[in-house]
Amino acid sequence: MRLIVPVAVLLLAAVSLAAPAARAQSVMVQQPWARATAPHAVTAAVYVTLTAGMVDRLIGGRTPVAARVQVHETVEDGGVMRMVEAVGGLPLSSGRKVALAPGGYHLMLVGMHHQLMPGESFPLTLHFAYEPPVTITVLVGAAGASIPPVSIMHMP
Ligand SMILES: [Cu+2]
Repeated sequence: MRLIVPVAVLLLAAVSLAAPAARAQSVMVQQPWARATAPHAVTAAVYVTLTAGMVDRLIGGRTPVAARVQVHETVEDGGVMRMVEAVGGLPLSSGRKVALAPGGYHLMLVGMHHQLMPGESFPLTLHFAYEPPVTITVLVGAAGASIPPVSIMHMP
């Protein structure tokens, strides 16, 4: 039993040394936006560009404007494009930009609590498999828009 204790202490020391380095490589988040929704719409899509500092996965999120946040991908099914929940989340690799955009991966807000109006913004916390959660501000663009709205926050 005496041999086990020093090994456990060494393992704890290794974990505490590794922690600051992992935190320094946080996910970079660019241009989060959502499409405006119709009155009484139950879902909304959020798009964002992510650059992870290490191999990770975007697995979901949380927002006050909806009951749930899911990671969706768009797939072709018998010539019809439809979206499905991405099993295991969206893979992220170190230093590579991954764009969630119309026609591809997106965050699906399910069970909307209210309509999203163009020009408004709302908080969204992104959940990753390894990185700590990141809270971002999502700007709402026009309904059916295919590019992000221009944000005064991004102007010089
Ligand atoms: Cu979706």
